[in-house]
Parts: sequence; structure tokens; C-alpha cells
Amino acid sequence: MNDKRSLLDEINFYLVTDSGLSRKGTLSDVEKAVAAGCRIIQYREKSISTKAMILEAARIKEICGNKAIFLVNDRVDVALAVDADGVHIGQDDMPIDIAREILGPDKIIGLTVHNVEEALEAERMDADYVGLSPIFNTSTKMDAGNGIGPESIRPVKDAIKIPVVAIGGINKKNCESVILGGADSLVAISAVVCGDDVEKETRDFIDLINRSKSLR
Ligand code: 3NM
Repeated sequence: MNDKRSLLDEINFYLVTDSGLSRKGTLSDVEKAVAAGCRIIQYREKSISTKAMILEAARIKEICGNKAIFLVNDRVDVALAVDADGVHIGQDDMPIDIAREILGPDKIIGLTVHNVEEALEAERMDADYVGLSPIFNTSTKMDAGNGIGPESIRPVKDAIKIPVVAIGGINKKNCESVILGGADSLVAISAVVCGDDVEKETRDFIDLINRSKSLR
């Protein structure tokens, strides 16, 4: 049993890296987010060689230590190479049953879903959590499509037992609507890594999420 798995019950703010948008660089962003109390990091890198990814992923794994879950976006091979805690995959990435077979029962697998049907299927296929997207319009991922709105979270949350992580266009102003909408956790990429102070932005999000959860 992967003891990091228990951290899944405690996740609040979820950092996804983006080297294209980051002002201070991926490693700095991860360090600052973990220092601020972020308990889950997803390394999402589309622009460097596999070798460079493995070197960077190994550093991120060290930074996360026992404090944060460390997942790799899409690349099951990179996750295995550095013994990450798991992967996050999209609907068009490696099919989840194959990823599970390769990674084994202890690794964490998150799957992106867009509606209740995909969420039910994700749970049936043994996903550990779902990423529901995109909640709002976003320019960070060009092919994300139109925002489904925070009111789309509750039906998904009520349909499944695994955690629901909201992503897409989330900022400090609309964060409360996402948590009150039923999300267990949320990702905000541009709202955090485009800022000057990733540690402060992360702490602000964690505070906002905790405060919004206390209103539910
Ligand atoms: N996936 P921001 S939206 C990585 O819809 C990602 O699946 C999405 O960035 C999806 O917080 C997205 O800056 C980017 O909007 C989210």
C-alpha cells in the first residue's frame, strides 16, 4: 500500500506545473507550492526531451518527499523511470486499464473527465480521483473547450465516491464557487505560476479553499 495515498483525502490546492507560463521555473514553483502546504503536484511537461523530463522529475520527487503526492501527466514511462507516486491521464492518453496494468495497484491514477458518464466510467476503471474540466474558459490549454460551469460539479460529485478535482480557468475570485459547487480540490495554473510569489499564491488558495469548505 502506498502510504502517500492517504494524502488524497487531504488535498486542497493541487499544483500542475507549466514551464511555458512559469515565471520562476518548474522546480522553483514546486518548491514554493510544497513549502506553502500543497499536498499534490502534477508534473505536466510537453516541451523538453524525455531525458530532460526524467532528470527534472527526479528532482521534483525529491522536493515532494513524504510531504506531497507526485504525479506525472500522461507519461507512464517517466513516472515509472523515477518511481513517481502515479500519473494523471486524459481521455485520449494511454487507456486507464493498461496504465493500471503497467503501474500496478499501488500507484495513484487520476483521469480527466468532462461529465457524469465519464466520471462513473473512471471510477469503474479504478481511477483514484477524477479531474473535472474545464470548469471555466481557459487559454492555458488551447483545446480545453468551453467551460462547463461550477454547477456541473455537484452531479459528478454525487455520482462517485472518489475525489473530484476541478480544473480550468480557476482563480481567487471564482475559487469559492468551485468549492461550494462540490469540488474536493482544485487546480489553478496561470493564477499561481504567472505570479511573482508562488508560495503566497498557493497559500492564498489553500486558505480560500479551507474557508470555502467551512461554509459548506
Ligand atoms: N487541463 P488554468 S484545462 C491542464 O480542460 C489543463 O482538461 C485542462 O490552467 C482540461 O488554471 C488546463 O491556467 C489548464 O486555466 C488549466
